[in-house]
Amino acid sequence: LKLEEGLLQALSNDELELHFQPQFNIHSGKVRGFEALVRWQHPKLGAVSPGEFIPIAEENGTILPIGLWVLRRACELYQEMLMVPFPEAVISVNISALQLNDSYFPKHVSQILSETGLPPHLLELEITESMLIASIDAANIRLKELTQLGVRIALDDFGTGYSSLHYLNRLPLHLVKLDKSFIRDICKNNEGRITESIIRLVQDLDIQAVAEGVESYDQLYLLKTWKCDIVQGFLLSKPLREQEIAAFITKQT
Ligand code: G
Ligand code: G
Ligand code: MN
Ligand code: NA
Repeated sequence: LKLEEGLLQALSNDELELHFQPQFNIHSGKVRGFEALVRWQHPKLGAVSPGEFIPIAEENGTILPIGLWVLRRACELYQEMLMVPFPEAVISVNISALQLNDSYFPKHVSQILSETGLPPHLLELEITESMLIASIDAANIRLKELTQLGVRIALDDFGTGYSSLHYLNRLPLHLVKLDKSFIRDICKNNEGRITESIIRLVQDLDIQAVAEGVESYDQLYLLKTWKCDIVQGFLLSKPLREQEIAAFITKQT
């Protein structure tokens, strides 16, 4: 209950912060984008993980204003990158079911894009299959509105749900993010063969494959061999605080 009350004030008290985890093109080794990850610095409890407070925010509806704040803040990063200056990098933002269900959401996205100057094709929205279960048709209407803006859609946490494959050719997807659990054990024989097959399957559908949670060079090597497109994980970079990004970009160029 305490956490819930605090959440109502987190925005107005400026307690939320975004971290950005770099994603890399596996073949060129270059940065291809950043995933925005929200952090809450609670005045009494200290850092509260999004795994803990996002579900509460979804329950009490505060995810709508929080989600818009995240989206705007993430898109604003583009202006900072132009100052460095840094070539095109995608900004990836996690969205919740409540946001996707909101009929105003595409309008908000369009408004934030024009206010921040972020070219639409550089915004990627991450959805999960758990948010599609209620109605894939309703979700598809919204996703179509979003893709018509030029925004790209990523299916996050792929493989953790019950019917992952079912969604692959029924949604307007540009990317699939293979869940960490599919990367962890790829160096073991059978696990690896499944992951390799998923990468190929996804790419056969003209969808880019992203590997999440890459923590070792052995994993990176295999993913490269399998021609996975994009990698993200602690091996390459942890999520960065906003103040660290300029230095990170300078080091990359
Ligand atoms: O960063 P971390 O691993 O603690 O994130 C935990 C979970 O919170 C992940 O599933 C991530 O997708 C989710 N998450 C992080 N930032 C956001 C956000 O801005 N919006 C939503 N809806 N989920 C987020
Ligand atoms: O559900 P989602 O994929 O959005 O969650 C992303 C979360 O995964 C982030 O909170 C991030 O901190 C975490 N993460 C990023 N890289 C790694 C990694 O290499 N290993 C592990 N265990 N977690 C990671
Ligand atoms: Mn994500
Ligand atoms: Na994920």
